Amino acid sequence: MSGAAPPVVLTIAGSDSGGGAGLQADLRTFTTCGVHGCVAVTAVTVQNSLGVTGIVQIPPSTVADQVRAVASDIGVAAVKTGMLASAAIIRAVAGVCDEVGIGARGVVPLVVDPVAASMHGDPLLSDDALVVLRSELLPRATLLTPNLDEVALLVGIDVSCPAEQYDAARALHAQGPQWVLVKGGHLDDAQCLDLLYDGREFTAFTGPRLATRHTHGSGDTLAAAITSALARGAAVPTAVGYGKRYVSHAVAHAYPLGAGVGPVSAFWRLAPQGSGLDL
Ligand code: PXL
Repeated sequence: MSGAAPPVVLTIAGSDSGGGAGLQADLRTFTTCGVHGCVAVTAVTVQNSLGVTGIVQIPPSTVADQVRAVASDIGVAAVKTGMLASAAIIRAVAGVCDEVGIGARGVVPLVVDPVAASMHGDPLLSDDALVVLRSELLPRATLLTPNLDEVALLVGIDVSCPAEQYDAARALHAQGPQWVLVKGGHLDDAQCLDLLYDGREFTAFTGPRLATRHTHGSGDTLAAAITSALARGAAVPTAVGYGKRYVSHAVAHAYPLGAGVGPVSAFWRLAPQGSGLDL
């Protein structure tokens, strides 16, 4: 007996030993959004709820080989990038994406989450990689999903109020992505604005700011849920709305873990009872 295969997605991302963010958050999100997740690992981080204490990068050719292996046999309906660690890995990812048809220059949508640092401020991208991220990956992105720290790094705009997110979206869109989602989560307004822009129209997604300090992995989770919806055939605005609803539940159910910042939760998506697996 066999079941029907779900849509397949690929994350190109780093491992978080604490299990809260990175590829672990992506895979949990993929499963609970109804898609099969494949992984091209870019780096292994040594971290817990208090921060990152070590990083080992995967050789760029091995990152590209993982993408090639998955795309050539299994096939992918959408792809997401998270922590890319170095300029050389970004170049390898851009090259293999062109080779197998991933990204704005191909047919498979590419969501670029421009991860630069952990929420504790630990760098997850080398300094020289930023310029390569801008020149190599932004023009290939179907959707770019920066938070406000990443906006400042990418286009030098310090957004201090929701109104300034509009200029930031214009400046980011000029760097080449088809769509930009400027996430306002780092402001401290009662309402949180995430602003979507395709070079013509702005779409505002607003929601109440939720009172929890356990938000580790929230950006990864949002981008992974959006990627899942794209793989299932949604248009970008629909996929972003879906991702926003998914991550709002995940933040509302976030839990403490360790002495520091706990992760957002995917457990809210699991059937509570009656599956025959009750202990
Ligand atoms: O949340 C961004 C992120 C992505 N990938 C890895 C991370 C983090 C944040 O800590 O550790 C591996």
